[in-house]
Amino acid sequence: MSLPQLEELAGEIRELILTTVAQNGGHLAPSLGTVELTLALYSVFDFSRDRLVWDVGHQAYTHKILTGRRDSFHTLRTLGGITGFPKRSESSFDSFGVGHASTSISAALGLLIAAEIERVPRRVVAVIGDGALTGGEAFEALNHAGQLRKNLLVVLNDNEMSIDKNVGAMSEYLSKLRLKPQYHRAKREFEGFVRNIPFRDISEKILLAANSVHAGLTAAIFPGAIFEALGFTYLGPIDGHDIGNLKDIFSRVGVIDSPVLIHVHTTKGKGYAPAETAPEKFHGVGKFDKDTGQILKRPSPPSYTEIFSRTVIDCAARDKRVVAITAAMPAGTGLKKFAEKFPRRFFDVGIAEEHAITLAAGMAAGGLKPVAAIYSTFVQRAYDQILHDVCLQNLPVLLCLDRAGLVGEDGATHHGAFDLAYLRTIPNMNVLAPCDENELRQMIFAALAQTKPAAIRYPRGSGFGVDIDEEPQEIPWGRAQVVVQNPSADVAILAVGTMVNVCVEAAQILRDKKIFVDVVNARFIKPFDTDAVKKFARSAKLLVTCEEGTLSGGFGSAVAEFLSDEKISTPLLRLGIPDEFIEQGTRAQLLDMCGLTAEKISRRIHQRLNEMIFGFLAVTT
Ligand SMILES: Cc1ncc(C[n+]2csc(CCOP(=O)(O)OP(=O)(O)O)c2C)c(N)n1
Repeated sequence: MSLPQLEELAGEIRELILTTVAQNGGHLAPSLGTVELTLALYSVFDFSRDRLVWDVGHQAYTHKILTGRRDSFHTLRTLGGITGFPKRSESSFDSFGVGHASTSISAALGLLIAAEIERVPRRVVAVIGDGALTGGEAFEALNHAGQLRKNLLVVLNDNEMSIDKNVGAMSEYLSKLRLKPQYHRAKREFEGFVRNIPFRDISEKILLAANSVHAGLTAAIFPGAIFEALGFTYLGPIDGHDIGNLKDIFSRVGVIDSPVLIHVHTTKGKGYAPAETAPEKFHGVGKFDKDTGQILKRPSPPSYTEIFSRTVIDCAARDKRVVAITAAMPAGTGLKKFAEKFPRRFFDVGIAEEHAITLAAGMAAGGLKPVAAIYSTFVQRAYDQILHDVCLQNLPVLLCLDRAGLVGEDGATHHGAFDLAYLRTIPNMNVLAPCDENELRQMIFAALAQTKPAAIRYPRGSGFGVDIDEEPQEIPWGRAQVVVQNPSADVAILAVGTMVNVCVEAAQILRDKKIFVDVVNARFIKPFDTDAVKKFARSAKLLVTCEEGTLSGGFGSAVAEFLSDEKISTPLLRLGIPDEFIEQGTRAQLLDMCGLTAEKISRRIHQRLNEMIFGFLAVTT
């Protein structure tokens, strides 16, 4: 396509992205910022042969539209539709599945090595944001790629933003590069001048001498010295919305036989004024009115995140040892207000969950009470830090795991399905799940009063609108709470967190069928209330566990292990998320798919009772 055609196409794509995201929600601002960059990449490379790896993948909507998904784009992030992130099973152009940050350079290097070993001639391009570049894995990959000197192309898409304003020394370095284009001229002019010296051996000696000058001096004169020191040829910064210029640079890098990093400067939310002015609001957004930029939100009770936010501020006001840590999600985790109130006790470490946890462990070792607020899915990265740095030393770090369970439209990469399973296996760890937002507040107070590692996991979205205690009632450590009790109950459900109220409803449905059920709010997954389990295992004919977490190794597994160890033979029915990756959809659709609605839970219990009585699977209506 000619340049004017490409520019026209950019406009059409932008409109399609805007219309679709206004309806379905999604990652608007990141994807609006990469329209021209993607078109330029596709104009120069042949990605049916070459490979393109996106970091996080939330900026890849143009890539999806260009690679056969224009007609299905309206199904973005819906059940059975196309996903919000590149996914290998969705298109051969999605060369690597993403969702979690900072993986692109590692994956691209792997693809390049595979192509070389397989003798397939292929260029590999990684596109990484300045936010994703704050993640340790990105540095590990740069370090390795620089040493291997592979012909890898890394495009650094610098829009000065992570979800919120980007943080860290690297981010400050990038802004210096953006602000000082004279450095670039200086470098080009110096090299040109030396190369023009008529005596070749002298000019080469000068260049060699210049190259061996101390790195500090190089850094002062040459831009991108950090990347150059890592073995990359640095080019940039380049206007990431100038398709012609981008094409020109991308076409030239083919001749450079070493890793190249092209620093591209883009505007997050480009072309849509509300997103350009408030890129953090439109980073990942729900439905909104395209004409006004007004986000369409039904009035709802405060979210769990809001109650977390209020509570951690209250705790910090009472105890000056309380400090808060986020890994690049101050707004998402609700810590923004904490940062305003206690700027010296707030730490945004960038997309660096591993560092966040060890930092917290260090703070706890130094006498502080760190609260690390991280989404359940992202803390998966920091498993070893939780195990080795926090739990092995039994340090009082409080993990507040937001977005636990099924998150909805972001899909498989973002569900917080595994935390109960992987945390409960770590010695010294305490794992809690509140049944409502007030219990979350109580649990935060209770956990901060302890001197042990603890994790509280709570879901995305609104609470129930329950009254919030100013002075939280005490939560007895390790004790469950009976919420429904029937003197003649046949069934006892041990429910975890979000499932408590659903199970109370299921018990009501069963009661109408003359099946009486006790419901227990487990509160603690570890240490769980073994006395309560024993008691209900004795009184009930059927014990049921119900959790919004993977069945594989979760709370139900813990209860099964306990019953087996105690030689208790009460039948156990375990309800939860099956042992598979759950795709995207609304939270309600996904809970229904996993059988975690009151209706389906009551049906499963009824069915199991029938099996127990009649010895075969009776169909219940
Ligand atoms: C490991 C991990 N932690 C946190 C996130 C949440 N997250 C998604 S995008 C993003 C910011 C990425 O910033 P950048 O790479 O600069 O891309 P931009 O959105 O600015 O285009 C964050 C923190 C994530 N996806 N993965």
